[in-house]
Amino acid sequence: MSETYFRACPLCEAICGLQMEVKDGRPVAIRGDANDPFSRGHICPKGNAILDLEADPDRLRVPLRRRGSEWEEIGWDEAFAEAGERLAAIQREHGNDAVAAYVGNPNVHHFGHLAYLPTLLRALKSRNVFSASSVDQWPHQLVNWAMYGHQFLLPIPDLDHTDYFLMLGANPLASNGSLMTVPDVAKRLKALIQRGKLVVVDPRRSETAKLASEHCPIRPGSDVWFLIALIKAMLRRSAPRVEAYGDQLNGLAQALTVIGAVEVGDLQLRCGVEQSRVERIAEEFLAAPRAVAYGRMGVSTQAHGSLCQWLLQLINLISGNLDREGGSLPNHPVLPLTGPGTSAGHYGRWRSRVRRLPEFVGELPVSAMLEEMATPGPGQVRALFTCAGNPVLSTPSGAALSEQLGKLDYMLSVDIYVNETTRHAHLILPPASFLTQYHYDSVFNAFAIRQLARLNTPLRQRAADERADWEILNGLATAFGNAAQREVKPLPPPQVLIGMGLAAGRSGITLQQLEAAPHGLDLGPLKPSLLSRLQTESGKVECAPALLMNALSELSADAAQIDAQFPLRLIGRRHVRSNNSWMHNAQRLVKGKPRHELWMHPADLAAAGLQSGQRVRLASDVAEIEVEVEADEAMMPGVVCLPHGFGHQQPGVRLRLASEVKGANYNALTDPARIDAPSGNAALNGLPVRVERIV
Ligand SMILES: Nc1nc2c(c(=O)[nH]1)N[C@H]1C(S)=C(S)[C@@H](COP(=O)(O)OP(=O)(O)OC[C@H]3O[C@@H](n4cnc5c(=O)[nH]c(N)nc54)[C@H](O)[C@@H]3O)O[C@H]1N2
Ligand SMILES: Nc1nc2c(c(=O)[nH]1)N[C@H]1C(S)=C(S)[C@@H](COP(=O)(O)OP(=O)(O)OC[C@H]3O[C@@H](n4cnc5c(=O)[nH]c(N)nc54)[C@H](O)[C@@H]3O)O[C@H]1N2
Ligand code: SF4
Ligand SMILES: [Mo]
Repeated sequence: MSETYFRACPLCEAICGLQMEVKDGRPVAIRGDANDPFSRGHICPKGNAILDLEADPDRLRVPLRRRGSEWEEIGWDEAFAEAGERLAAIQREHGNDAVAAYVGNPNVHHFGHLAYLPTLLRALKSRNVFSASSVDQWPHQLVNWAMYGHQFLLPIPDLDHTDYFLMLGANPLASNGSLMTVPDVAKRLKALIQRGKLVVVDPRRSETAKLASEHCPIRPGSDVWFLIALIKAMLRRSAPRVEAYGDQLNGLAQALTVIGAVEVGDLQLRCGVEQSRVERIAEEFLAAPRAVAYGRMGVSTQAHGSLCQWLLQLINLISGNLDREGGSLPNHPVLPLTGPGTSAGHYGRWRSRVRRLPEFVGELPVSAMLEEMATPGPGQVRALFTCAGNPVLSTPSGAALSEQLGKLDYMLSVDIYVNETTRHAHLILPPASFLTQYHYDSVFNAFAIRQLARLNTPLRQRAADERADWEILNGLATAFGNAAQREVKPLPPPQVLIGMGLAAGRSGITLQQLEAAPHGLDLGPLKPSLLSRLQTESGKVECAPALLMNALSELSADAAQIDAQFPLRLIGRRHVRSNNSWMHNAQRLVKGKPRHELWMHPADLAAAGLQSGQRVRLASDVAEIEVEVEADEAMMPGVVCLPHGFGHQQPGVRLRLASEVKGANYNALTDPARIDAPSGNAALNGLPVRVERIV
């Protein structure tokens, strides 16, 4: 007898509804849930690969303790006690900051991680908290905080209702959308193209650029000039259309005066984009009944990420599209992420020890993590706690970081695999399958292009020898609290916390109602709410935040300068069958042709005397790696493209399939010194490199 079970997919921001056929408490088939009002039956290969994750023999289920290069299984109570005591002992001897934490991406996808981590992190009292947010969306959070007063007051493109979508540095056809939860994005973009226009600005003619009405190639890292030129072109055509914002704007004239005074110079030279093209885009953007400008990874993880995100907000604002249907407007979620009792964010309350980089939202940029471990002195990091993160493959100078992890006094990981990072841990605590847990997507419902609510209920109980994510985090916090003699209050189970969250949101929607709606609830399109929810001290939109005005005044004109030693620019890419660094152990995803190659324009390849299929050396000023190269017409000349998340062939990694997957670590090459100055976010894209034949 088989049953049917419905649950939202936790593997990317699209949170598609899945329909699982279940036998003996295990999913045996998965398809898109046609009755999910939001995802309408959409599923991608990763959704199906949940079958592989569930059956993966390499997946850990009980605590593992390392003895040299061997691992032994131990009991949960012993594991918690040991972890608590080791961390407390290191702090007693070397101070609180000697214990660092790194929090990875999957935390955001599991309520039992996200809601329970803060208790443990608060108990640790360390300034050295790092996360994947600073190799990702910090520029967005910084700009939200600076302009709107809350890190999560995030305007989202109203994709279903806009007529003109200017998209920079995003490839939703591969990523399924980011900071814009939109399952089934291809269908929705096609509908938009029928109605209006999608313009994609990207150094590569990506899958999304191929679908788009227009692709505008741009030199990596030069978007800031493009956006300044665009604002100037818009202002030449129209006064700011800001009547609807009344007296709720602070500093707009000041910001526009300074931006207007920036000399963009020869745009073609700087960005590879003709001035006439920017003029036409300005014209079209202003003429469109409803328009939106949006930028993602490609413009966040680059040298001017924060300036780009600020300029994008201003473009939506001065064209009258901010907080407007069909433009850019925040979701008002049922489980609140903003408002009373939530963390609006803060900046610069402390600085990193070595480079003096400012804290943001209680964390330091992960680009500072390696040097905090490697530089001796008081406050040096000697122990690391990782939770659902793989910084060796995901953060700057990951290969050097790997070496450093091997030298730590103690490392504790909450993770489901022995991988490139956790192989260095002394203790790994694996959470039970997400299918055993209650889950509410507090983040991605809040970033969705429609108003939604959905509770995910367990498919089965966890086994007696397993522990849920929230039980592990509670267990660690309690054990550490006991060992360090700090007061720690473990939190109640997820269904209780979710219920409390719903009550705080005052939507009137209850846990029982959600439990009775297994496909989730669609509560309608986005409605303007930003202006009434501003959390700035002034109560107004801060159009000219000092941090960004300063960054603008320091913007130097070096964008087009080419270093003869490293003449090419490296950018990343994603594929529908990838998930950052950790799903290459799923048979369904790794089958078929390899996807790790370095892509290069045929003319660049010929100029270097290389041929497709050859193995080449790819070097930055930090390190070099070896990869296979492929000619690709879709690349902008001078730009090469490599996906991140590869490089699994490392000793001690226990990933049977992934270890067979070829490909090298992009982040061996990335430089912790290359950051977006205002936020501290890593500039992973636009990295100067050279490609050489291996002789
Ligand atoms: N060069 C380059 N680097 C990049 C990027 C890029 O585009 N280019 N992208 C960046 C971005 S956007 C991000 S978000 C980061 C991601 O950076 P990370 O979050 O550090 O890396 P992931 O690959 O997501 O690793 C997830 C880890 O969580 C574990 N895991 C998976 N599911 C669970 C679970 O349910 N519970 C627990 N406890 N563990 C689990 C996996 O085994 C793995 O160790 O990478 C960044 N790095
Ligand atoms: N299948 C799959 N889906 C994923 C992930 C995954 O690994 N695999 N990761 C998830 C995560 S953690 C995230 S954060 C999201 C990210 O989702 P997206 O933001 O859509 O990220 P990418 O697909 O990396 O697309 C970034 C685009 O920016 C372009 N780009 C690079 N440099 C520049 C530049 O300087 N300027 C401009 N204009 N463009 C540039 C690249 O060519 C690329 O097409 O995806 C999520 N979804
Ligand atoms: S697009 Fe794929 S990975 Fe993302 S939520 Fe949907 S099924 Fe899961
Ligand atoms: Mo990400």
